[in-house]
Amino acid sequence: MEAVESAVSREELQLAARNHGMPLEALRYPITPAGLHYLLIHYDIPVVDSVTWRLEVGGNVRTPLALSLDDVRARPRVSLAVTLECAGNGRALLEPRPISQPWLVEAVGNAEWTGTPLRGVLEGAGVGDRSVEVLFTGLDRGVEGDVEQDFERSLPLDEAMREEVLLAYEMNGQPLPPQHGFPLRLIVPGWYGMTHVKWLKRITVLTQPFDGYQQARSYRLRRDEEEPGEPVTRMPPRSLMVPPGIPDFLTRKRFLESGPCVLSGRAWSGGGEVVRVEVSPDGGRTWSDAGLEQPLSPFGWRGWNFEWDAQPGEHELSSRATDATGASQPLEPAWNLGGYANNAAQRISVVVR
Ligand SMILES: Nc1nc2c(c(=O)[nH]1)N[C@H]1C(S)=C(S)[C@@H](COP(=O)(O)O)O[C@H]1N2
Ligand SMILES: [Mo]
Repeated sequence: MEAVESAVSREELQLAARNHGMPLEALRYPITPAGLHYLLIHYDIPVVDSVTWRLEVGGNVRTPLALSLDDVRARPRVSLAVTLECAGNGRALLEPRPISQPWLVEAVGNAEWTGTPLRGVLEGAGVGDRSVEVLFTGLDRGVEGDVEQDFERSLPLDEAMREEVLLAYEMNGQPLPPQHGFPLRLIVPGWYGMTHVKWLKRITVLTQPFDGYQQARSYRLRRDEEEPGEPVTRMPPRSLMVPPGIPDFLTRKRFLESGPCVLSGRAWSGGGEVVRVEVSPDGGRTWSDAGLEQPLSPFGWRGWNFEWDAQPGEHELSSRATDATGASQPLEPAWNLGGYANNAAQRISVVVR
């Protein structure tokens, strides 16, 4: 990947128009309506005939399977609210800017996903001795970094066996929309978006770690191409604020009436429960605790709110979340070549009138 100082290019704009973010006012919904959920599609959305479609389960298993959608739907059914966030969220705020999908902070959503636990399917196939990872392959194909490939990513076996990992066929109580992975996708609560492979066609149990493009070259935290880098895995803590007041059309700067108001938002972390959210009304100089709502699930975002006495003038509002491990949000981003995992605290300019 390349990084530049210049304005966003036509190619980045093309990606941004295909892969939309969640309009931030949709933070008001505890469960994100499907059409407002962010979208990230590396190649093209495949058209799938769910009658002939099969999920193949193979590799180092005792009994390879070919499951129809009805077979998957007949298995134990679980629904879970899960916050999904793209690993590139915050990329376009980095300087220099890594060239890829130019997200600001809006690559997030919190849908209710329904499916069957992956674990039961793997146990049904019988995971063989010396297995180390499970590979998930989508039906979409493209070229990236000069490599022609199916979109595919692996998970360590112990992570794949966690009870909350789902093969999901519904989003918010409806069959998956085409853009979100119809007929079946992986949901790995707590992990960044690239792990949640859409349009699943094959699950392969591996005795060697997967070293394909999306694992070994992409989604690594590194400062130059020569470094192997650490893999991108779970989401660090992040919080976002419902944009207060009303926006200016072009700049999205906010206008507010003076007097007491309630600032609110959502916070999440893949590392553990969000235990604290703080709000700063003055560009990060002073911080005060926000009130926390109960999360809808251990893997869904948590609502927060904060009473603010808005005084006339210009202000910069921020929020930051801390999770049960003590991890929190930095005020300045840490740069890396792919522009991943930038969870720096959001800054919102407001004018109080
Ligand atoms: N098969 C496939 N799965 C995929 C992708 C993809 O391009 N192809 N994109 C991944 C990335 S990078 C993200 S952030 C999430 C986005 O999921 P959503 O579009 O349902 O929000 O899907 C992941 N799963
Ligand atoms: Mo992503």
